[in-house]
Amino acid sequence: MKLSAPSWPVGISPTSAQPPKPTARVSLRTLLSPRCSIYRFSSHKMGSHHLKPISCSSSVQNNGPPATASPSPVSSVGRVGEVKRVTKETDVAVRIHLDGTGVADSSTGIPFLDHMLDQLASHGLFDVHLRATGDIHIDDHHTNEDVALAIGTAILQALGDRKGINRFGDFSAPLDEALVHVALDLSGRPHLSFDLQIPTQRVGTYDTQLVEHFFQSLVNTSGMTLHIRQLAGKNSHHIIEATFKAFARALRQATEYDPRRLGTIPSSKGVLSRS
Ligand SMILES: [Mn+2]
Repeated sequence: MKLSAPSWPVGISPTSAQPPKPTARVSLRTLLSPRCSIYRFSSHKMGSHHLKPISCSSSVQNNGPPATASPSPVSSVGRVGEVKRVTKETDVAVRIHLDGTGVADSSTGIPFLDHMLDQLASHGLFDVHLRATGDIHIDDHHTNEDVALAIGTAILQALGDRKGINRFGDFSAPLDEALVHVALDLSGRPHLSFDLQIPTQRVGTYDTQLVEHFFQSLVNTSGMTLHIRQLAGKNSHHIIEATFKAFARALRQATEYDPRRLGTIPSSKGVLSRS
Protein backbone atom coordinates (compact mmCIF):
# COMPACT_ATOMS: atom_id res chain seq x y z
CA MET A 1 0.00 0.00 0.00
CA LYS A 2 1.15 3.47 -0.60
CA LEU A 3 -0.21 6.83 0.23
CA SER A 4 0.36 9.73 -2.02
CA ALA A 5 -1.44 12.80 -3.06
CA PRO A 6 -3.53 12.31 -6.17
CA SER A 7 -4.01 15.19 -8.50
CA TRP A 8 -7.59 16.07 -9.13
CA PRO A 9 -9.00 17.76 -12.15
CA VAL A 10 -11.62 19.42 -10.03
CA GLY A 11 -10.62 22.58 -8.25
CA ILE A 12 -11.64 23.44 -4.75
CA SER A 13 -13.85 26.39 -4.25
CA PRO A 14 -12.68 28.80 -1.63
CA THR A 15 -14.88 28.84 1.40
CA SER A 16 -16.11 31.62 3.52
CA ALA A 17 -13.76 32.36 6.35
CA GLN A 18 -14.51 30.53 9.56
CA PRO A 19 -12.40 31.25 12.57
CA PRO A 20 -10.21 29.62 13.59
CA LYS A 21 -8.63 28.24 10.48
CA PRO A 22 -6.09 25.45 10.84
CA THR A 23 -2.69 26.52 9.69
CA ALA A 24 -1.88 23.31 7.91
CA ARG A 25 -3.03 19.78 7.53
CA VAL A 26 -1.30 16.64 8.66
CA SER A 27 1.36 15.89 6.13
CA LEU A 28 1.43 12.73 4.11
CA ARG A 29 4.95 12.28 5.42
CA THR A 30 3.44 11.88 8.85
CA LEU A 31 0.92 9.40 7.55
CA LEU A 32 3.70 7.44 5.92
CA SER A 33 5.84 7.24 9.02
CA PRO A 34 6.67 3.75 10.33
CA ARG A 35 4.47 4.45 13.36
CA CYS A 36 1.50 4.97 11.12
CA SER A 37 0.46 1.78 9.44
CA ILE A 38 -3.09 1.81 8.23
CA TYR A 39 -4.97 -0.84 10.11
CA ARG A 40 -6.21 -3.50 7.82
CA PHE A 41 -8.38 -6.33 8.83
CA SER A 42 -10.29 -9.10 7.26
CA SER A 43 -13.87 -10.06 7.84
CA HIS A 44 -13.15 -12.62 10.54
CA LYS A 45 -11.72 -9.88 12.70
CA MET A 46 -14.66 -7.61 12.33
CA GLY A 47 -16.25 -8.28 15.71
CA SER A 48 -15.67 -5.13 17.67
CA HIS A 49 -14.21 -7.03 20.61
CA HIS A 50 -11.48 -8.27 18.31
CA LEU A 51 -10.47 -4.88 17.06
CA LYS A 52 -7.19 -3.56 18.27
CA PRO A 53 -6.46 0.11 18.54
CA ILE A 54 -5.00 1.23 15.32
CA SER A 55 -1.34 1.97 15.25
CA CYS A 56 -1.72 5.17 13.28
CA SER A 57 -1.36 7.41 16.28
CA SER A 58 1.40 9.78 15.46
CA SER A 59 -0.41 12.20 13.26
CA VAL A 60 -2.65 13.82 15.84
CA GLN A 61 -1.35 12.34 19.03
CA ASN A 62 0.04 15.48 20.53
CA ASN A 63 -2.40 17.90 19.04
CA GLY A 64 0.39 20.35 18.71
CA PRO A 65 0.99 22.37 15.61
CA PRO A 66 0.40 20.22 12.57
CA ALA A 67 3.44 18.95 10.77
CA THR A 68 4.94 21.52 8.53
CA ALA A 69 7.31 19.37 6.55
CA SER A 70 4.84 19.34 3.72
CA PRO A 71 3.37 22.77 3.17
CA SER A 72 -0.25 22.38 2.30
CA PRO A 73 -1.37 23.80 -1.01
CA VAL A 74 -4.93 23.86 0.30
CA SER A 75 -4.53 25.26 3.79
CA SER A 76 -5.78 28.64 2.68
CA VAL A 77 -9.10 27.28 1.48
CA GLY A 78 -10.20 25.04 4.31
CA ARG A 79 -9.66 21.62 5.74
CA VAL A 80 -8.92 19.01 3.13
CA GLY A 81 -7.87 15.40 3.40
CA GLU A 82 -6.48 13.68 0.37
CA VAL A 83 -5.44 10.05 0.20
CA LYS A 84 -4.48 7.56 -2.43
CA ARG A 85 -4.51 3.98 -1.26
CA VAL A 86 -3.36 1.16 -3.50
CA THR A 87 -3.28 -2.55 -2.76
CA LYS A 88 -3.44 -5.67 -4.88
CA GLU A 89 -7.17 -5.65 -4.29
CA THR A 90 -8.15 -2.03 -4.76
CA ASP A 91 -7.06 1.40 -5.90
CA VAL A 92 -8.76 4.25 -4.06
CA ALA A 93 -8.22 7.98 -4.41
CA VAL A 94 -10.26 10.27 -2.21
CA ARG A 95 -10.34 13.97 -1.50
CA ILE A 96 -12.61 15.36 1.20
CA HIS A 97 -13.13 19.03 1.89
CA LEU A 98 -14.77 19.42 5.28
CA ASP A 99 -15.63 23.07 4.69
CA GLY A 100 -17.19 22.39 1.34
CA THR A 101 -20.58 22.91 -0.20
CA GLY A 102 -21.80 19.35 -0.65
CA VAL A 103 -20.21 18.44 -3.96
CA ALA A 104 -20.88 14.72 -4.48
CA ASP A 105 -18.51 13.12 -6.95
CA SER A 106 -17.94 9.50 -6.02
CA SER A 107 -17.51 6.46 -8.21
CA THR A 108 -16.67 3.15 -6.57
CA GLY A 109 -18.03 0.62 -9.03
CA ILE A 110 -20.68 -0.21 -6.40
CA PRO A 111 -23.80 1.77 -7.32
CA PHE A 112 -25.49 1.65 -3.92
CA LEU A 113 -22.29 2.72 -2.16
CA ASP A 114 -22.02 5.67 -4.56
CA HIS A 115 -25.59 6.60 -3.58
CA MET A 116 -24.61 6.50 0.11
CA LEU A 117 -21.43 8.54 -0.41
CA ASP A 118 -23.58 11.14 -2.13
CA GLN A 119 -25.58 11.37 1.12
CA LEU A 120 -22.36 11.91 3.04
CA ALA A 121 -21.46 14.83 0.80
CA SER A 122 -24.83 16.49 0.45
CA HIS A 123 -25.91 16.22 4.09
CA GLY A 124 -22.47 16.81 5.58
CA LEU A 125 -21.84 19.72 3.23
CA PHE A 126 -18.52 18.08 2.49
CA ASP A 127 -17.01 18.03 -0.96
CA VAL A 128 -16.30 14.37 -1.62
CA HIS A 129 -14.35 13.33 -4.70
CA LEU A 130 -13.66 9.62 -4.78
CA ARG A 131 -12.56 7.16 -7.41
CA ALA A 132 -12.17 3.50 -6.65
CA THR A 133 -11.52 0.39 -8.65
CA GLY A 134 -11.36 -3.01 -7.06
CA ASP A 135 -11.87 -6.72 -7.35
CA ILE A 136 -15.64 -6.49 -7.50
CA HIS A 137 -15.61 -9.51 -9.79
CA ILE A 138 -15.13 -11.41 -6.50
CA ASP A 139 -17.55 -9.34 -4.46
CA ASP A 140 -17.82 -5.82 -3.07
CA HIS A 141 -16.10 -6.60 0.21
CA HIS A 142 -12.59 -5.30 -0.44
CA THR A 143 -13.68 -2.20 -2.30
CA ASN A 144 -16.29 -1.29 0.32
CA GLU A 145 -13.70 -1.73 3.08
CA ASP A 146 -10.87 0.12 1.38
CA VAL A 147 -13.09 3.04 0.38
CA ALA A 148 -14.09 3.42 4.03
CA LEU A 149 -10.48 3.11 5.24
CA ALA A 150 -9.40 5.82 2.80
CA ILE A 151 -12.28 8.12 3.77
CA GLY A 152 -11.41 7.66 7.43
CA THR A 153 -7.79 8.54 6.78
CA ALA A 154 -8.82 11.57 4.75
CA ILE A 155 -11.07 12.77 7.59
CA LEU A 156 -8.25 12.28 10.09
CA GLN A 157 -5.92 14.26 7.87
CA ALA A 158 -8.43 17.03 7.25
CA LEU A 159 -9.18 17.46 10.96
CA GLY A 160 -5.57 18.20 11.78
CA ASP A 161 -5.18 19.25 15.42
CA ARG A 162 -8.98 19.52 15.89
CA LYS A 163 -8.69 22.90 17.54
CA GLY A 164 -11.93 24.81 17.91
CA ILE A 165 -14.29 22.12 16.62
CA ASN A 166 -17.51 21.01 18.27
CA ARG A 167 -16.05 17.50 18.54
CA PHE A 168 -19.43 15.87 19.26
CA GLY A 169 -22.23 15.32 16.77
CA ASP A 170 -25.69 13.88 17.19
CA PHE A 171 -28.51 13.49 14.72
CA SER A 172 -31.62 11.40 14.17
CA ALA A 173 -32.62 11.11 10.52
CA PRO A 174 -36.02 9.89 9.40
CA LEU A 175 -36.61 8.47 5.95
CA ASP A 176 -40.26 7.58 5.63
CA GLU A 177 -40.83 4.74 8.10
CA ALA A 178 -37.14 4.48 9.02
CA LEU A 179 -35.55 6.47 11.83
CA VAL A 180 -31.86 6.14 12.69
CA HIS A 181 -29.95 7.88 15.45
CA VAL A 182 -26.22 8.57 15.19
CA ALA A 183 -24.02 9.98 17.93
CA LEU A 184 -20.31 10.47 17.41
CA ASP A 185 -17.26 11.90 19.12
CA LEU A 186 -14.12 12.90 17.26
CA SER A 187 -12.21 11.73 20.28
CA GLY A 188 -9.30 10.11 18.50
CA ARG A 189 -10.40 6.76 19.92
CA PRO A 190 -11.86 4.25 17.46
CA HIS A 191 -15.07 2.62 18.62
CA LEU A 192 -18.19 1.46 16.83
CA SER A 193 -21.49 0.41 18.37
CA PHE A 194 -23.74 -0.68 15.57
CA ASP A 195 -27.35 -1.69 16.02
CA LEU A 196 -29.23 -1.86 12.75
CA GLN A 197 -31.70 -4.59 11.91
CA ILE A 198 -31.56 -4.66 8.13
CA PRO A 199 -34.21 -7.12 7.00
CA THR A 200 -32.80 -8.15 3.63
CA GLN A 201 -29.42 -9.53 2.65
CA ARG A 202 -29.08 -7.18 -0.31
CA VAL A 203 -30.09 -3.76 -1.55
CA GLY A 204 -29.63 -3.89 -5.28
CA THR A 205 -26.36 -5.76 -5.61
CA TYR A 206 -25.01 -4.44 -2.30
CA ASP A 207 -24.59 -6.93 0.53
CA THR A 208 -26.13 -5.27 3.57
CA GLN A 209 -23.52 -6.91 5.85
CA LEU A 210 -21.10 -4.42 4.34
CA VAL A 211 -22.76 -1.46 6.06
CA GLU A 212 -21.29 -2.38 9.45
CA HIS A 213 -18.00 -3.21 7.80
CA PHE A 214 -17.95 0.23 6.15
CA PHE A 215 -18.43 2.09 9.41
CA GLN A 216 -16.01 -0.13 11.35
CA SER A 217 -13.33 0.56 8.75
CA LEU A 218 -14.01 4.31 8.75
CA VAL A 219 -13.95 4.45 12.54
CA ASN A 220 -10.62 2.67 12.71
CA THR A 221 -8.70 5.02 10.46
CA SER A 222 -10.41 8.26 11.47
CA GLY A 223 -10.20 7.72 15.23
CA MET A 224 -13.88 8.27 15.85
CA THR A 225 -16.30 7.00 18.47
CA LEU A 226 -19.52 6.17 16.64
CA HIS A 227 -22.86 4.87 17.88
CA ILE A 228 -25.59 3.92 15.43
CA ARG A 229 -29.06 2.96 16.62
CA GLN A 230 -32.08 2.09 14.55
CA LEU A 231 -35.20 3.48 16.19
CA ALA A 232 -37.61 2.39 13.44
CA GLY A 233 -37.60 1.00 9.95
CA LYS A 234 -38.74 -1.82 7.71
CA ASN A 235 -37.23 -1.08 4.34
CA SER A 236 -33.52 -1.91 3.98
CA HIS A 237 -32.80 0.91 1.54
CA HIS A 238 -34.47 3.42 3.85
CA ILE A 239 -32.70 2.15 6.97
CA ILE A 240 -29.25 2.33 5.39
CA GLU A 241 -29.85 5.67 3.72
CA ALA A 242 -31.19 7.18 6.96
CA THR A 243 -28.01 5.93 8.63
CA PHE A 244 -25.74 7.68 6.14
CA LYS A 245 -27.78 10.87 6.34
CA ALA A 246 -27.68 10.88 10.14
CA PHE A 247 -23.97 10.12 10.06
CA ALA A 248 -23.33 12.96 7.63
CA ARG A 249 -25.31 15.47 9.71
CA ALA A 250 -23.66 14.37 12.95
CA LEU A 251 -20.21 14.55 11.38
CA ARG A 252 -20.98 18.00 10.04
CA GLN A 253 -21.88 19.18 13.54
CA ALA A 254 -18.78 17.63 15.06
CA THR A 255 -16.37 19.05 12.50
CA GLU A 256 -17.80 22.54 12.46
CA TYR A 257 -16.27 25.23 14.60
CA ASP A 258 -17.63 26.28 17.96
CA PRO A 259 -17.06 30.04 18.07
CA ARG A 260 -16.95 30.01 21.88
CA ARG A 261 -13.99 27.58 21.76
CA LEU A 262 -11.83 30.36 20.38
CA GLY A 263 -9.63 27.83 18.66
CA THR A 264 -8.80 25.73 21.68
CA ILE A 265 -8.83 21.95 21.78
CA PRO A 266 -12.23 20.69 23.01
CA SER A 267 -10.91 18.38 25.70
CA SER A 268 -10.39 18.78 29.43
CA LYS A 269 -7.15 16.87 28.90
CA GLY A 270 -5.99 19.47 26.48
CA VAL A 271 -5.36 16.89 23.80
CA LEU A 272 -7.45 14.67 21.58
CA SER A 273 -5.21 11.67 21.34
CA ARG A 274 -5.76 8.47 19.49
CA SER A 275 -4.73 6.20 22.32
MN1 LIG B 1 -32.14 6.22 -1.82
